[in-house]
This record gives sequence, structure tokens and C-alpha cells, in this order.
Amino acid sequence: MSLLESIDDPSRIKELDNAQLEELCAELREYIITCCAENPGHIGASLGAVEIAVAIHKVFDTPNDKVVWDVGHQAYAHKILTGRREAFRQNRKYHGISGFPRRAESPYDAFGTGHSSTSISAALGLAVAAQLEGKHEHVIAVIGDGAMTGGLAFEGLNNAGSLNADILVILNDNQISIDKNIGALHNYLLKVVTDRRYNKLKKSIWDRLGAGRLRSWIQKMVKNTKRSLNRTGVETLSLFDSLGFRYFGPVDGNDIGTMTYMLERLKGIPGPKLLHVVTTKGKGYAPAEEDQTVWHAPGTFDVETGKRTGKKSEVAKFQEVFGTTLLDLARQDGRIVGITPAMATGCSMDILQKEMPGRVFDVGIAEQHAVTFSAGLAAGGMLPFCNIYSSFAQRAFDNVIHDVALQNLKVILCLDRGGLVGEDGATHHGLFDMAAFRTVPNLTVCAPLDEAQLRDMMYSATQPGYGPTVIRYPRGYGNGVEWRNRPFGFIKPGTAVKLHEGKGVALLSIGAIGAEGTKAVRRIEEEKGVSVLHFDMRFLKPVDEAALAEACSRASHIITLEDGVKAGGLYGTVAEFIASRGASCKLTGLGVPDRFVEQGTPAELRAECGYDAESVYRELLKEIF
Ligand SMILES: Cc1ncc(C[n+]2csc(CCOP(=O)(O)OP(=O)(O)O)c2C)c(N)n1
Repeated sequence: MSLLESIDDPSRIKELDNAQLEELCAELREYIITCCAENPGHIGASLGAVEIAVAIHKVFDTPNDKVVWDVGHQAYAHKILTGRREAFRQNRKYHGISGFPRRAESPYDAFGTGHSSTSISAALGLAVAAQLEGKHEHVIAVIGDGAMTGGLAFEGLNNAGSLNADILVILNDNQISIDKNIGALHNYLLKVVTDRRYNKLKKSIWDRLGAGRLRSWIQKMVKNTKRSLNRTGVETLSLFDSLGFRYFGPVDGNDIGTMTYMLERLKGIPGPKLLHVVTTKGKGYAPAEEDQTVWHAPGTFDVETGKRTGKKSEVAKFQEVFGTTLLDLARQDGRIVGITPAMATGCSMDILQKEMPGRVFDVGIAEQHAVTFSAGLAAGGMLPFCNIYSSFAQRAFDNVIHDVALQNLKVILCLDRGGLVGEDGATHHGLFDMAAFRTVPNLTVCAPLDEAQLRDMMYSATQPGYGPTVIRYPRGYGNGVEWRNRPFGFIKPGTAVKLHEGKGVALLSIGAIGAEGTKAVRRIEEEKGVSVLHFDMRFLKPVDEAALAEACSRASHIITLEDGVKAGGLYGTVAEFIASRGASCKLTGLGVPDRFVEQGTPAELRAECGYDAESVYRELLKEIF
């Protein structure tokens, strides 16, 4: 039996000596690599954080002591060590375990994560709650250097420093976000890690600590270090210290001996502490160390060769259409700039970045800033395309209202990953965007049916007649329609397209999910000889009232179809229209019901929610016969 197989919960880890811990880390890596080769996930970050997870569970009394994993994509070792070793084979699968920590999944998951930069605030809340309840608990936040660029992380640090709460922040610095981490904080951390004078001092400290000195010794040395650094002019300790944290490090976060040693000692020190650890993303698997961006989430691969084995498609992904079109538009209009909160590759803005690096701004994991920065650019005369994954844009809702829409500034907000995204699950589905943004004055809200429409919508939004615009489109591949070699077409705001003539029953769809509707409408026609009226609405705001009026007059039953929440979305829009006109149509909504949807393939999840082609077909049949 391997060491790993003997661990059903962290209690056994406490019995292991240093050599065994090293062995355990190696076994964990092998297990993560083998599982992720077949069942893909966030392998790079998790390989880098193995020692952090093992050391935490070795030193602290989890789950009484609490650990919050920022984003949570690096927590695979934690999951495997906390009773989910076998379940990990079903990681991110339908009815399997989540790819992120979830309170409902395990008592060891102290706080659910998925979106970045929440860990310090959450850990602070847990620590203050424990204090108020008179409990003695250690609370640890593990946060990456990428996640640390998020403003929320600094809000947490700021508050924690002044509350003097008992928390330990482990800053897992691997110098990379998904793409290369950039920005002033990155430069600062790099300076801390690489400054030779500082490293010399640090080495002498660790050498002496290695002789087994106690906590007071660490404190004394840190004080001395600070003094010395001030003398040498190296401001390595100032940032976190000035926020009320006691800074320790940098240390090698992939060295299990160092990690357990440090955590043992920090455990006894009260107040807010930050341990800066340096790790390698993808640690222990050469291909993942070499191309860290691709191996953030590489899909399936062959363990021996490191060759990625996922299916390639001739059809373009929506994100490629976005990236290519942005470049084409930018070539024509010098005012166009691209803004991405740390997702340049993920949204394909890297296509523009490669050709015109000066016109792309990767602002870090900072969605709120991305939107307000875009509004500033627009106020200054630029034409910004700000691309954010739909679910991450949720945190920039106020910035869209207050900074963009209220001032009617022409920001073109492209929301990638709109709709059910699949295996990343509840935290990552982009379901609320259309319903939320529809409520904001001055905004145009649209969703393309296919690649060509996305291209035309992006072009149209740059033209007169459009103000601030939200264009949302899904994750993954388009329908395969021609989009590259065609001239841009202008789409008038608020105009729908009739996809199929018919009467009796009308199907109104918005976005790429309309393709599922088309399949159902064709099938009904072929099998039952009945023609269903089908509109691709294209715009949720302004909505095409003439199309809605036609649907109400020609059909006694209207079915709406959307890849998002029904409440307030297309279903809500049509319901409002019908009520305001006093029309007598019956209305059925197909889309996401009022509950959170877990992980699975998009097809499985659409079927579960009742809006895949089969479900639309059944719903149409019900009304026809
Ligand atoms: C609010 C938000 N924006 C963007 C993302 C997408 N995202 C997931 S992981 C990641 C990079 C995180 O980098 P870092 O914190 O350094 O962790 P690492 O992957 O390097 O371990 C990003 C941008 C997210 N999860 N949440």
C-alpha cells in the first residue's frame, strides 16, 4: 500500500516524518497527473501547491483550524488528503466532486471559492467569528500572486491589519497568473524574491533558524532584517508590514521541510501574518513547468509524452472569432483598444496583443478596475473593447452602471463564457448577465447566434447608433458558419431575425442556444409536418417589439429559449411585454431555473435544466398535440 492510499484523513499525516512527507508529496503529484491526464482539470496550480497542502494538514488541526484556498483551483492535494482520494477520479464530472472547494462537499472546505481574491476577506470573517465565539482556531488563507492583484485581496489585508485578527496569509508566489503575471505588485514581489542583498540576509536568517531557535528568535531576526534592509535601502518588507501584517519569507514553498518548519513556528505567533512562499506552477511535471499558461488547464494528455490529446476542431471557438475580429477592427480604427482582467489568452485578446501590444491592457485580476478603466479610456476618446468572462463580470456590475452607463460612455463589454460553461460548475456558469444588464438604462444587450453574428455585432457596436454595449457569447465552438471571409454587416439595434416561418406556436430564442431551437423546429416539421414560428431575438435590450407583437398575434403559445436565468432574462422580457399589451398568449420559459447548477458537460447540464434540443422538441410537441 502506498503512503497516499493509507491516508483517508489528515490525522495520519501528522505521524509522518520529513522523508515520508517528501514521499507523500511525490505520490500526490503522480496521482494528480494520472487522474488529470484522463479527466482534465487545473493541474498546473495544483502541482505547484502540493507541499503547501501537505504542510498545512501536517501542522494544523484541520478542520477545526480552517484553510481558505483562493480561487480553489490549486486545492487538489487538499481534496485528495481530506477523504476525497477516490472521488477525485470524478473531479468536475456530472454528479462528481467540484473542481473547487465547497462547504457542502466536505467539512475541510471551510469556504467555497472559484472566483479570485476572496480568501483573505473570508478567512478574516472566520477568524473574527472564532474570536467572538471565544474559540481558539487558526485560520489560513492561501492566495496566489495573481489573485493578490485583485482589489478585494487588498480590502481584506487592509481590514485584517487594523483588526489585528489572528490570521495567516500564505502568499503562493509562482510569478504567473494564467498568463504571465504583470503589474506593479508583480514587480514588487519579483524584487523581493530576486534581490541579491536581501537573499543573502535571508539565507543567514534561515541558517540560524535551522539550528532550532524559537519564536522569539524569529521575531528578533525579522526585526533585525528590517533594520538592515532599511539601511541597505531595500524596501522588501514595507508593503505588507505597512498594512499591519508581519511579513515572513520568501521561502521555498516546494520544500516540505521548510514549509512544515515555518508553519510550526508561525502557528505560535498571534495577529495577522503573511508568509511569502515561492513555488513553481506545474512543479514535478516537465511539460507543465515548461508551458505554464497552456498547462493551467490543458485538457486530456498522454502522461509519458506530455502530448495533449483533446479533439481538435475545424470550427472556430467563439473566443477566436472575438480575438480575430478585434484585431481586424483595430487595424481599421486607431481608437480601438483591448482591456482584459488577466484573461488575454482565455478570451483570445492575445491575437491583438501579439500584433499591437501597446493597444492591449492586461490589468490583472481586476474586473471592477477593468470596466472603470475602460470608461476612462472612452471618456478620453478611445473605443475600448473590454472582455470579461460573464461570471467574473458579476463583480463589476456597479462599475458598468455607475461609470459606463450613467455617463453613456461607449465601452463595448464583451462577455465570454456566457451560459452554462460545463465542468467548472456553479461558480463559473455565466447565467446572470443578460437578466442583470437588461435593467441598466443606456445599455444595449445582445447575444449572437453564431460566429458571423458575433463579428457583425462587434463591428456594429463601434458604429454610430450604438452606445455602451454588452455582447455575450458562450464558451466553446461556434456553429461552423462562414465568418472570416465576409464583409462586416451592420445590425440595427433591437432587431430580431425570423429563422423559421410558422404559426400556432412561436419559439423565441436569444444567443447561440438558438441552434438547439433550430434542431427542434426542424425535427417537428420533418416528423409531424408542423411549422413553428422561430425568431432569433438577437437583442434583449432594446427588444424587438414588432417581432414580439407578431409572435403574439400568430401564436397562442410562446416558448422562450435562453442559456441563462429565465427570471428577468428573455422569459422575463417577453412576460413583461405580454402583460403590458394585455395579450392572451400562454408563455413557457426554457432556460436556467431559480437554483444553482453544478458541474457536468454543457450537454448534460442543458438536458438537466430542460433546454437542449430534445427538451425544446418535447416542449413544442406538448403544445402542438
Ligand atoms: C474574479 C476572477 N477573475 C478571473 C479568474 C480566472 N482565473 C482563475 S485562476 C487565475 C490565475 C490565478 O493566478 P494565481 O492566483 O497566481 O494562482 P496560480 O494559478 O498561479 O496558482 C485566473 C485569472 C477567476 N477565477 N476569478
